[in-house]
Order: sequence, then structure tokens, then C-alpha cells
Amino acid sequence: MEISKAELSSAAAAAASSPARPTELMGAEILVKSLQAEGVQHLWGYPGGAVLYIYDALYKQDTIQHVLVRHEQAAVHAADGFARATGEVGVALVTSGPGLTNAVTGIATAYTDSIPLVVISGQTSTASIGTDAFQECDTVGITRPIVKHNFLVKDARDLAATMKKAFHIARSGRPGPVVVDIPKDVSFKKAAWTGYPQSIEMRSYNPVKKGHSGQIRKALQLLLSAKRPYIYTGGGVLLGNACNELRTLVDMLGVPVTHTLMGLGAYPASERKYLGMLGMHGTIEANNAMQNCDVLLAVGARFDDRVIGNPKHFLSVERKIIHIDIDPSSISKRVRVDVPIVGDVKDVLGELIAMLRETAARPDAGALAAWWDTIEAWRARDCLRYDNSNPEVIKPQYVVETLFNMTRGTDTYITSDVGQHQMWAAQYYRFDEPRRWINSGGLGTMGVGIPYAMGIKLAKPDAEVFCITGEGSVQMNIQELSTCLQHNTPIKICSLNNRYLGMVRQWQEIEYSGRYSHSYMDALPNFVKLAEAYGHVGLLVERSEDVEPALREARRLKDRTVFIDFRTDPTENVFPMVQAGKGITEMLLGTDDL
Ligand SMILES: Cc1cc2nc3c(=O)[nH]c(=O)nc-3n(C[C@H](O)[C@H](O)[C@H](O)COP(=O)(O)OP(=O)(O)OC[C@H]3O[C@@H](n4cnc5c(N)ncnc54)[C@H](O)[C@@H]3O)c2cc1C
Ligand SMILES: Cc1ncc(C[n+]2csc(CCOP(=O)(O)OP(=O)(O)O)c2C)c(N)n1
Ligand SMILES: [Mg+2]
Repeated sequence: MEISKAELSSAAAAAASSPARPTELMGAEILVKSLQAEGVQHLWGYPGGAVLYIYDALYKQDTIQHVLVRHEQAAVHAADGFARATGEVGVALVTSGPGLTNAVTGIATAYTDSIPLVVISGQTSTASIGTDAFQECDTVGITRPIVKHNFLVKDARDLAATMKKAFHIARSGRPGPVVVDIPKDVSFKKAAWTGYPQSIEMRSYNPVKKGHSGQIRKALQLLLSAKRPYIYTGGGVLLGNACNELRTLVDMLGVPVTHTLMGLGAYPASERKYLGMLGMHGTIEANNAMQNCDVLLAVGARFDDRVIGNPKHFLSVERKIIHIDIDPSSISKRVRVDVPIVGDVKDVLGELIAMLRETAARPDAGALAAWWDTIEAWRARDCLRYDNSNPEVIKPQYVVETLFNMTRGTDTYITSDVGQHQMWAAQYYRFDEPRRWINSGGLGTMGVGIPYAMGIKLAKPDAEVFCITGEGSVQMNIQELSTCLQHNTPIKICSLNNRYLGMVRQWQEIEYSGRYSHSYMDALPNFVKLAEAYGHVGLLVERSEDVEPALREARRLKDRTVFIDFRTDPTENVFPMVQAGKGITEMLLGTDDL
């Protein structure tokens, strides 16, 4: 089998003019042809016995670039980062047994944030399944709770249709990861190839797109009658590519808007109508507006516990809630809502805007002005202010702010890991565009930062990709620095090195009376030398005045991966903070509140 770019385009032309002549192909070849038919250009993976026929088929084609990672977890994270930044389905390939179990964290991470992935895993041959064969594991069983769907392909004749289904399920409705487990003999056996299916029928899977017009009209009436309206949006607006619709709606109504950690960039952060992120580390104005609004429009957001805080406190006030979500199981899951609308956010907001255009009615201008006055008073407290007066100490917030000021308006992607640095990145980098902020929210997986960045850089070679990380998280997938070199994905790693598992230390300080049990990062490597050992550039920054020059130097070295080890204030905490069990307006604003 030779599947070249030239063959692909002539095959497409031939398919359009005459019915395809069946040819016999190996399962592995059918798989590769299916990926090509899906337009897959990048694939992250790691070989092993059960997938060697697939690797052989990949060897004989030139349209899909395979990236050899150093750990399967990173393969899935890289595919996931690619999917988050591009909106396309990310694809990863792993071998059976340990290959798959290594991929589990990546799959679960994508699942909790509703990211479309197809993960292909090798499996032991069909005849040996269930015999404790070498590198056998129950992939379908292990991944069942962390996938949107999974398949075990038992016959090469089913491969093309299964791949078609897998891609369709991953990207439609509420997106999510799909695992396709392929036994070795299925990738070896031959079957007739009549071309990739144009369409597939799945009677039991028909996600709703269009919302109920009656419910949308009710929602509009509520919004128009509101005295203190508020729009709270989440990852669903980005996943549904509905940022233009959101922007139109917010601007037509003139109402305040907030985003969850997963929704940053949906509405430009530099606009006044944006109140900042809400939730555990949200701004005063975003959280107070959430509690004090009289009509709340929730769009593609799932009322996470980090967003509403103590549910009793959240529900202790009267407000009407409208909830738009494509997944009926998200609605009234954590908070009972008044106007549920099941549908795709783009369709529903489109219809809402059309109805709004048909009427001259608008929210009461006087009431809205008073609401804005209240909000501005909250905003005036400037809750993200921090003390940057000591030049001997690098404040982590300052690093992020400086990076934002330097890259503002450019084609820049920011990935992060998990911890305090993640929250500072979310608070101080002001995202004006969607899909520029790539992080793990639901599972909170340390170790995603580098793989996310290298996945994005491959898809967006002309963009600048920064990974804001911590010295704890970055060590969880640091081996991928090697992949970055081999596959030429130059990224910039900004490690806010506080020598602590800072987020853990912060909780121990506040909730465990300062008993710092195993949150100190001792015996750290020399990150500069480590970066150099991997063939990259390492920079050490210990003074505030060197932050900007170091970032400038990293950007100047366009084609190099640069690791900047910023030695930041070890005891800085993330504020505002809503403690466990507290209401979202009961925020700690600084160390004085402790
Ligand atoms: C250390 C740490 C601190 C955190 N602190 C905060 C915090 O302060 N504030 C905060 O907000 N989060 C915080 N998080 C993240 C939090 O855990 C959740 O991941 C996040 O709040 C969930 O965001 P979301 O509601 O937008 O849901 P997502 O997980 O993004 O879910 C998206 C929703 O949209 C729906 N949807 C998907 N596609 C469509 C479509 N096309 N049309 C309609 N609906 C669609 C889905 O069904 C789902 O219900 C923190 C995480 C960590 C690790
Ligand atoms: C895989 C994994 N293990 C443990 C945790 C719990 N956890 C959350 S934040 C954090 C500390 C992160 O430390 P670091 O990367 O240095 O970031 P900092 O908080 O210091 O900015 C830990 C251990 C996690 N989120 N993920
Ligand atoms: Mg740290």
C-alpha cells in the first residue's frame, strides 16, 4: 500500500465520478485510509507489538505526520491540546497493556473537559483476549467510565465504519474522547476496501442541535424583564464555536458577562462588560454579580462546585436561571434551573439573537444603569492588585502580566499546568480571543502543560506558544522536551518556580493550620542544565528587573525551545479565594483576611 498525497486527491476525484472498485487491504491500511479520509494530518503515539502493523502502514504513507512522544500520557495530552486549540478531533495511537494504561490519565483529562479525541489502542489478538496474554488489558472495561464511547473492533471489515462512527461521536453533541481498540490480527487481516463511508446511521445516538423555540422565547422574555441580568458562560461556548453569537448577544443587551476557567476568551477580556473569571479564584465583581443578579443566563457551563461554592449559599437568594446546554444530563444536575434549553449553543444563541432583533424591547435602561453602578463599585476594589514593590522578589503575577503586555494582540497560545501558576495565568493573562487558553480544568491534571504546548505548536507553527507551569507540574512530563527537539516544536516554558507544590501549600496554610506535609519541593534539578541537556536553551531569572529581558530573549529565539526558570516568591498565595464550604461571595482577598 502506498497512500500518497497525489493518490489521495486523484482518489477523491475518482470517487466523485465512479463507484469505488473494491480492493483487499489489511486492517492497518484501512485504518490509515480512514484517518486520511477524516483529514487527519497529525497523530501522536508510541509503538509496541500490538500496533506494529499500524506503524508499518503509517510508514508507507506521507500525509499523516506521526509524532513519537516519550510517554503515552503525553501523546493523549498533545492530541488533546491540538483539539482544544483547533476545534478538530485530536488523534493518539498507543499499544496494548501498558501503552493503554499510560494513556488513561490523558483520556480522563479530555473526558472531564469534553474534548473530542479518537484514541486508537492496540489489543492482543482476538483469539487470546481473556487468556492473560502478554500486554493484554481490558481496554474497554478500563476506559468505559472515562470515554464518551469505546469500541473493540473484532473484524477488519468493520474498521472503516467504526472509525467513521468514532470521529462522529467524538466531535458531535457534547464532544468527548472515543477509544477504538484494535486487536493485532484485525490490523493484519485483509478486508474489502470500498472507500470510507460517506455517512453512518446510529439509531441510538442523535444529539439535539436546535433548541425548543418556546423555551428560547421564554428565556428572552426573562432577559428583557431583568433588572440585574448576568451572563455566565463556560467551555461549551468555545466547544460550540459560538463566540461571535455570544459577543453579539452581550453587546445587544449591554449586560455583564463572566466566564468559567474553561470559557476564557469567549468574550474579550479587555472589554468593560467582562467582569473576569468567577468561582473559587474569581474576581469580587464576577462572584458578587453571580449571587446578586435576578436573571442568570448560563451558557455551556455546568455549575461546577468550584464555580458556585457552597450550594446552599448559592441557592439562598431568589434569581431566575436559564440554562443552555447540549447535554440534557448537565441541566439541573447541580442547580435546579427555571428555563432549561437543550441544544447547540450556536443554534440556540442564533435563534435568541434573531428573536431579539425582531423586538424593540430592551432591558429597563434605568435598572441596568443602577446594576452597572453596583458592579463598578465592586470592580473598584481592584481585587487582583498585588504588592510588587520589592525588586529582590519576583511576584508570579508580575511574570504573567509582563508576558501578557508583551504578547498582547499577537497570535499567542498559553498552556498551563495545574496549581497556583494556573490560577495566576487565568487571572492575569487577559484573553481576548477564544481557544488561546489551554488548560485542564475538570480533572486538574498536573503534567499537561508541555504536551499541550507541543500539540498546539505542531498545528500552529507560526504562533507563539507559551507554557506557564510550576516546578512540580513540569516534572510530570518533562521527558517531552525530547519530543519537542525531535519534531521541531519550539515552545517557551515559563516555570513559576516557587520551590513548593504551591497550591497544596496554600491549602495547608489556610485549612490545615500551616502543617506543610510534603508540599516542599526539595532536590530540584538544575532546570537550565536540564533544558540544555535536552538540546534547548535554559534561562535562570532571579530578579524582577530580569523578567522582561528574559521573555524578550526567549521570543527572539523563535526557533528554539526555551525553558525559563523564574524563581518566584515562595509564599505568595492566590487571591481572591473562596474556601471549601464557603459561599462564592465569602472571599478571602489577601493574607490579612487569614
Ligand atoms: C486548581 C484549580 C482551580 C480551579 N478554580 C476555578 C475557578 O476559580 N473558577 C472556575 O470557573 N473554574 C475553576 N476550576 C475549573 C473547574 O474545576 C471546572 O473545570 C470548570 O469550572 C468547569 O467549567 P465549565 O462549567 O465551563 O464546564 P466545561 O467542563 O467546560 O463543560 C462545558 C459544558 O458545556 C456543554 N457543551 C459542550 N458543547 C456544547 C455546545 N456545542 N452547545 C451547548 N453546550 C455545550 C457541556 O455539555 C458542558 O455541560 C479550577 C480548576 C483547578 C484545577
Ligand atoms: C497528577 C496530579 N497529582 C496531584 C495533583 C494535586 N495538586 C494540585 S496543584 C498541586 C501542586 C502543583 O505544584 P506546582 O506545579 O509547583 O505549581 P504551584 O502550585 O507551585 O504553582 C498538586 C500536587 C494534581 N492536580 N495532579
Ligand atoms: Mg510550585
